[in-house]
Amino acid sequence: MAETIEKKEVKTERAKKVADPVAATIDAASQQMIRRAQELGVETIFDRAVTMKPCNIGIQGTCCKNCAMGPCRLPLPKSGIEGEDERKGLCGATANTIAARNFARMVAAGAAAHSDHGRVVAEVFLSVARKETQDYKIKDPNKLLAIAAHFGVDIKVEVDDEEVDRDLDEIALEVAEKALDEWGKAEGELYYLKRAPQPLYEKWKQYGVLPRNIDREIVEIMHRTHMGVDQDYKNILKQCTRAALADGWGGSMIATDLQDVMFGKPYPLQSEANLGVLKEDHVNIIIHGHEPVLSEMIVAAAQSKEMVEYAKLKGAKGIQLAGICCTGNEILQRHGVPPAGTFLQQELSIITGACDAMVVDVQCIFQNLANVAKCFHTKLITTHPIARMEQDNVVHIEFDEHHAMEDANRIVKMAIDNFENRGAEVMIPSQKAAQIAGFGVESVEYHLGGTFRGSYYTLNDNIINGRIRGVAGVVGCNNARTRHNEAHIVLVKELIKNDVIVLTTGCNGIACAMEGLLTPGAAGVYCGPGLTEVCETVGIPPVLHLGSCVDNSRILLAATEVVKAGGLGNDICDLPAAGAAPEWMSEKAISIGQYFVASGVYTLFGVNLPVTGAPVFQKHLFEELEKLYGGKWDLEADPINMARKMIAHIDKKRKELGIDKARERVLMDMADRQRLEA
Ligand code: BF8
Repeated sequence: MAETIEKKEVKTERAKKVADPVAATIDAASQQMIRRAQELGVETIFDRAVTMKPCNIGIQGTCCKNCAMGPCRLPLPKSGIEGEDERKGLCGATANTIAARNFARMVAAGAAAHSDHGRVVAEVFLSVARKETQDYKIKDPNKLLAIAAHFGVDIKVEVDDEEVDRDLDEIALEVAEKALDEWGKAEGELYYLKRAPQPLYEKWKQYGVLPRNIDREIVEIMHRTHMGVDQDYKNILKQCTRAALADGWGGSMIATDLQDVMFGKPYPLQSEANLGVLKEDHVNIIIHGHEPVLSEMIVAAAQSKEMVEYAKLKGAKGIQLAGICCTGNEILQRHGVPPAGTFLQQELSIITGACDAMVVDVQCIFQNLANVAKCFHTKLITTHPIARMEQDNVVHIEFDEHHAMEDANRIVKMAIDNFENRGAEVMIPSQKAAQIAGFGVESVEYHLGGTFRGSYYTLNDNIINGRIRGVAGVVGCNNARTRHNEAHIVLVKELIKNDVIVLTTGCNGIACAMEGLLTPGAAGVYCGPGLTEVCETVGIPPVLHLGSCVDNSRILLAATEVVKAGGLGNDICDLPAAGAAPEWMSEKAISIGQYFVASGVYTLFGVNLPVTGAPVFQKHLFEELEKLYGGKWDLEADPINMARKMIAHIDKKRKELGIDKARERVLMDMADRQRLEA
């Protein structure tokens, strides 16, 4: 009997399908590691994507499991819907109600993830302001003064009829308390909403979507989508808007700002990207997740003389830090720590056999990392009380801001001690690309602002004269249902070829870095003549990396600065701009999409959107929202078509602004003709 079972398992094992590395990713380093994993019998997400198919009803957004009478499944009939849509769940919920509820719960989860991150940052900042921690400081007092005004905190006081600077510690404490109060204040609305262009703020007010406090809007989604509550898809979506705005113009924006205050504003710096940043003769520590509060300390610990000496004592030449996902982006932006890869490369970075420790906090972390780590010597360390793993090979070192440096030193030491346990199976791909990262609202102003007039004058001028056709925000994840990085790269190259400057965050930023698009030199190779000229004159890449996914708030503020600089309309929806997440997968992306749409941006998602089973609700997202906020959703899986749609929208906006003729003149420019002929 036992023999029969054994034989069966072997047969199943042999029959098991695995991913084709070339079909799975465009990245040669990742292809090499997928092959390596298959040789070693280590399963990765790419293999699982081959063997497990998504649910056909779930991807349409029309499966309701909000009560125990279901799940009620309402797929779109193959023939489509003719006339009245008769589909109903047991309670009578329509496909539109179900899809809207599911969409709303994605917004709630996404907004919660970003905002809870922001809350942790605000709590750490409060500890700093109260002087309860020695490990964190106010690194950027100017940024503190700049944001104080938005919280209504005075930075001057009157002493003997004279206005003098207020004590910085007092300002910090008041800002910290007001910021933290944004999550639960009993009255009023979020402070930062007034940072938006006035007409946009007025629209939010008119349509009743000004968020009251961050937590309340998320809780209200959960209530309204409970069985038997809100049964009007438009009303459900209204609450999505409120919660998403509480994310983009609330939790995320506060996270970005307070991180800048404590860890410094990013400024352009040089780095590299891809698995080739790992070093065979160094202790390699990979930091993965989203919250930079611990990773900042790990950077400091790993750079300390004491730890470097200790690593040398243990036979390594030094310590190499690398990032994955958005914690990676945070430490890239501020310290130049190179990302080892995007979301889909997390398992692959362990498969190099050279990862001595992977430190994870929250969000986008595969549970399978523990299974992969088990096949190698890698110490997998969870650090966050809300994100632990059940597998017994995972070490939990809970991070606390009151003894942050001590925790960081313990982690770095653990990685160093593990260096000698490496097996013979080390294989680090050689691929890595140079990049310039570290852009932000302030550094874009520095590079593309006017010498005398300040603000975004030069950027606006170049948009008006047509050298820059428009601005695209290209952001978001990888998705194992599509070829890793392909849509990101095809889309971005098509945009810059057509003189559209790209602002990037999240995994798109890492993907573009891996492709070499984040270098000033990329302009001459990939861009149209107008954008090339601007990039070469100013010395910037055609794709500007603005950081992690919470840093999408920087894109909102950059767009607001463009509006303020003048000449391109009065609101974000007037700008020749569009947004895209071509390989999205996370609920955070849905929250981001909704706050971009509600801020006036035409926003396209790739892969799929779980609303296609409810055509009326889909129409509300894809058409009707534009009449309210000026922005709308769209779905386009093909990256070239996606670029075409974005460029068509940009051209439409140029025409409405009356600057379409200027661009035609730029294209007739003699130097440009010569360049094209060459
Ligand atoms: O917050 S882009 S895969 S890492 S969710 Fe995750 Fe998506 Fe990457 Fe950052 Ni954003």
